[in-house]
Amino acid sequence: LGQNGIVLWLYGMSGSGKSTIATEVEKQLAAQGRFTVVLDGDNLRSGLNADLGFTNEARNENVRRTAEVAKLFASQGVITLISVITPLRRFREMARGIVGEDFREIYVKADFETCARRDPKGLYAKVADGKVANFTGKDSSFEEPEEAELILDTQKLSPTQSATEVLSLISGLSK
Ligand code: GGZ
Repeated sequence: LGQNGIVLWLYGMSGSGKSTIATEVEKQLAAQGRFTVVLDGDNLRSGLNADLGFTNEARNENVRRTAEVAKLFASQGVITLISVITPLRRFREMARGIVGEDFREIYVKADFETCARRDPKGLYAKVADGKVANFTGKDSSFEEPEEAELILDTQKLSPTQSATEVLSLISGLSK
């Protein structure tokens, strides 16, 4: 800790609430005068990772690049919030290996039916119409964690409650 930043790695299915929670944490930290960076899978994929699709090989590269960028920010002392599905255990292990001791793993949990009901971007409707290949939770796997540092069940917790849990992970961090 000390002058180092931290990487708060939020993972879970599309629509589970990762980005909502990351934004809420950012808001609360900003109110405390603390600077954060949010890296979102959807945004990264529009630029840095625009060459990548959704095979497990492409997702592996997506996670690898995201972890390398997160490491760069954390090494400059930035609180770095990541919002990327990171569907396989080996991807999470790789990200932890790249970032090192400043890595905190946070599983944002909601079942497929709940995510499909929320469908904030209309993606699940397209999936139901058979228009999306390799979709996480359908024809592309999502592995539940065996052990997670923090699990946020968004079917039970409000975004504010989840953000409070995330903030507890960095309460020991010096300013
Ligand atoms: C999963 C997909 C897919 C497929 C497009 N499977 O919730 P969103 O919409 O806004 O963000 C999701 C994003 C997933 O990219 P990640 O970089 O987070 O995934 S991974 O860690 O697995 O590399 C989703 C959208 O892209 N999206 N097609 N087939 N999500």
